Order: sequence, then C-alpha cells, then structure tokens
Amino acid sequence: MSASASHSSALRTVSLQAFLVLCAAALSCSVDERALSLGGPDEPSAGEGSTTAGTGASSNDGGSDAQGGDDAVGGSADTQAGTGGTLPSSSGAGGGGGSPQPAPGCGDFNENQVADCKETLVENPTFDEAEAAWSAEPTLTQDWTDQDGLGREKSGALMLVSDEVNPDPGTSMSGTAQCLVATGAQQYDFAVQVRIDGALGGGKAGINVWFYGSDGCSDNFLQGTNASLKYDLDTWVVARGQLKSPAATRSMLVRLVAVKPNAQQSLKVLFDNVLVTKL
Ligand SMILES: [Ca+2]
Ligand SMILES: [Ca+2]
Repeated sequence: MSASASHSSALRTVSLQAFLVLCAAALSCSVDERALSLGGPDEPSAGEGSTTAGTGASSNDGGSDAQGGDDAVGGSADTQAGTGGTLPSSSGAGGGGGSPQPAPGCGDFNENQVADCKETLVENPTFDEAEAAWSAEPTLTQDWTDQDGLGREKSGALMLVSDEVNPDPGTSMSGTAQCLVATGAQQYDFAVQVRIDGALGGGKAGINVWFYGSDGCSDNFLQGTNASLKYDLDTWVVARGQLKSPAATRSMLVRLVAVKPNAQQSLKVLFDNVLVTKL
C-alpha cells in the first residue's frame, strides 16, 4: 500500500513538474478567462427600436422579393441615437504594442475573441477579391473596390452606388442582399463596416433584414427591420444591432443598404466585414 501510494505520489510530482516546465515554455499557462466586454457598441439598440415600425410597414409592399420594397423607410431611421461606431482598430483583439492589424485580419466587432469572418453566417463577408454571393437590387449598382475597411492590402470592399433621383420628398433605401436559412424566435447579431462618400451629399448606410416564413426568402414575408444605420461621412464606422426573428421565420434576407435622399443626385457607400451570428 505504502509502495503504491508513494509511487502514485511520485507520478503526480513528475507530472506537476512536467506541467510547470511546459508552462514556463509556453509563457502563458494562467487560465485566460476572457472577460467578455459587452459594454461597447450599445448604440444600435436605439436604431433598432426606432426603425422597426416604419421599415416593416413600408417594405411590406415588396415583401415578395427584393424589388418592390427598396423605396421605403420614410424618415423612420432619423432618430438614430449614437454616431459612434466601434472603430475596427479600437476593438483590437491584441492589446498592447504590436502590429495595428487585428490578429484575425477581419475584425472582431462582437468582441468575443473569435475572428468575425470565422463565425459569420454570410458568404463572402470580407470581399477579398469580388462581390460574389451578394445580389444588388435593380435600383443601384455594385462593384468591388480595393479600399478595404481595415486597410488590408489583400482584401477589398463592396461599393454600392445609388443614383436614382426621385421627385418624391424623403429618402429611398436600396441595397444588396444575401438570403440565409434562419430560425424563428432567434436573436441575431448583425454588424458591418460602412463608409459613406460625403462628396456626393448625405445619406445613411447599414443593415436591414427581411424575415420570411418560407425557405429561400421567396414567399410569406413577415417583417422588415433595420438592424442599424449610420450616417457618418467619409469615415469607416461599424453599424451593429440585434434583431429577434419572428416565430414563423424560416429564412432571412440580409441587406446591406444605402438610404439616399430622393432629391440627391447620387450616393456611394462602401461595405466590408459583414457579421451575422446567433446570440
Ligand atoms: Ca467575433
Ligand atoms: Ca475586406
């Protein structure tokens, strides 16, 4: 008994020593409990609440597909509260001293220490070389540009240009979209970097979502809601917000949208690093 006890004690000692050696080699065996800072981008919730009614009602006419409802929104998004998006550089995962580029190279706007491009549900979230997987609505044009949202040389962004002048007062929303399988009564988190070209006037840009009670974002339109819209000019900002899908949801159309004053000649917006996750 005493022999086996001392034997196992010796084994524990040896393994502890081995562990300490490994720790010393790795320099970081202290358990990283990853404090989740949820405080950051609180501002989207204001935009979320303020935009639901107006957009939902107005995009109803276009519920069957992405064509009809792109002239919507009225002025509902004007009450957007905060302007301060979380700048990509400030959400840096790395901390002190090192290179300014976030480790994953595609942002971590939900600050969960996971590269957003590794967890997002959309295809082609970073526009590394093309606008693939995103379908522009007929009232605007889209192109790939090498102006990356995080300044990466090996990536680019999506550029939307809306130049349809409308005699009606108010604004028109149009965008490019991607349909995703979605579940009902589910909280989703949305984020995208946007940069509005101020030389052409003002406008807003961000994410708008249409929920459908059918597969493939085709029939049974349920609701259209802005996740977040921003109006900052000539600077990259993050539009981020959370939405809960209606109970009957089976798919959702994630729209990267530009909201142009109808009388304005043109509006150009860049989009990059699209994050869509379940909460
Ligand atoms: Ca993340
Ligand atoms: Ca990019």
